[in-house]
Amino acid sequence: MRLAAFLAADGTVIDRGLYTVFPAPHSYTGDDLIEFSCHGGLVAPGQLLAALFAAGARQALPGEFTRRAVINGRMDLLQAEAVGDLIDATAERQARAAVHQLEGGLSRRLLALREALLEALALLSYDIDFPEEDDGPIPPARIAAHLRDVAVQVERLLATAPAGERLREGALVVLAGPPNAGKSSLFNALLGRERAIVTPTPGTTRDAIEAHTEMNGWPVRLVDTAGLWDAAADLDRLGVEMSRRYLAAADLVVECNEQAGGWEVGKLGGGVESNQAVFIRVLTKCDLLTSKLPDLSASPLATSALTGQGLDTLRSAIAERLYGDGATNYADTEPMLTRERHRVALARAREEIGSALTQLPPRGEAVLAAHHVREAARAVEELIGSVDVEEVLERVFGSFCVGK
Ligand SMILES: Nc1nc2c(ncn2[C@@H]2O[C@H](COP(=O)(O)OP(=O)(O)OP(=O)(O)O)[C@@H](O)[C@H]2O)c(=O)[nH]1
Ligand SMILES: [Mg+2]
Repeated sequence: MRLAAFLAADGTVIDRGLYTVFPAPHSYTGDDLIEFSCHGGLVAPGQLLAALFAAGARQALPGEFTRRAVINGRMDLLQAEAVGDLIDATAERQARAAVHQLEGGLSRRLLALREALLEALALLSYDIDFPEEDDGPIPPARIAAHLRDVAVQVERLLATAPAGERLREGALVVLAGPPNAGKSSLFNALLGRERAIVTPTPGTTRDAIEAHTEMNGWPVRLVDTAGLWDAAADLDRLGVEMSRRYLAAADLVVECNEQAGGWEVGKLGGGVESNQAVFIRVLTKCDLLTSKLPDLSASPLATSALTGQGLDTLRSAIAERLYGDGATNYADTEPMLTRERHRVALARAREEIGSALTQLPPRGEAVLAAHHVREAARAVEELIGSVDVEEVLERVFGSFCVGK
């Protein structure tokens, strides 16, 4: 690392700053790399870039640095994805899961799976290559037990996919209820900023408003919706339809009402049933409450956007219901599948292992069983990125931000 004057082509000084040389292969990409650190702002960095472009440099393509790192074997595809996830993380838990993957947690688990599959392949090959060997063939039962053991591990990883994908993408939490229930006020209070318009007129919110936030460190996509009622006018009706679409897609629905009682869990707004969503019932505007709520366990969670009462309890309840079982326990220490790509690849591996099991001698052909085991190993290899993966690279890096 050196301090130097950065000069334009005509010799004028642009800035004085640091440059750091990383000779290959000890750099992020594995290529020779040089980093310039200049002062911030608009002018100096702009002029420095212009000077570098004039000298023959070009801007990196989206994800190009990480892509080169993968090609040069500095990291595998899963780690490269984790770099993207770490950059995109908006909640602490998301970042922690990304770091775990970046440090190779998932890669190590999958490499072990691949090893186990190759071992099964070796046992099968022995059977194919030396059928007349004195020791006799390897008992198919032993190979079957080995393969079943691998299948159990694949299954265990696949089971982490729903929580893992939800953790990476953020859970969809929808605030819903009758007009004027205080949904937008609660939305703003939970976000900590005035994002949605609030007025005393019922029917204020007509469009769904989505914002990324976090609840106790867990990522949430919070949505404010139009009140649910029997709307006649086009504009109102469209708003209600939009609300219903969000309800159908929600992971969790916060059911808002300003009157105690009158709830029908899971039947918001006249028979809307959200897919598999969890419902939390909230009594809004509890600062206006004149008498105490009866029976605590059955009563809804009381909140006030005005005084802030109940908001922390609601945040905890949301995080707990969304991520409580499973993710809380293993997100930091156990690898999780966080993308559809992971899930699809492992589901393929599971299928191939299943086919291999049915093809084991004496019922089937060892050669065919070996073929399926090889395909299962290939699915795992593609997932890690340890085979020729040009096409996979395209998909993974297409969504990266420019540069990194
Ligand atoms: N006292 C009190 N008033 C509240 C509270 N929350 C909302 N309000 C008032 O209730 C009225 C409606 O609030 P909104 O947040 O717009 O209700 P909404 O459910 O989004 O209404 P629509 O979008 O029309 O469906 C406004 O006048 C708010 O000031 C609260 O916690 N306490
Ligand atoms: Mg509103």
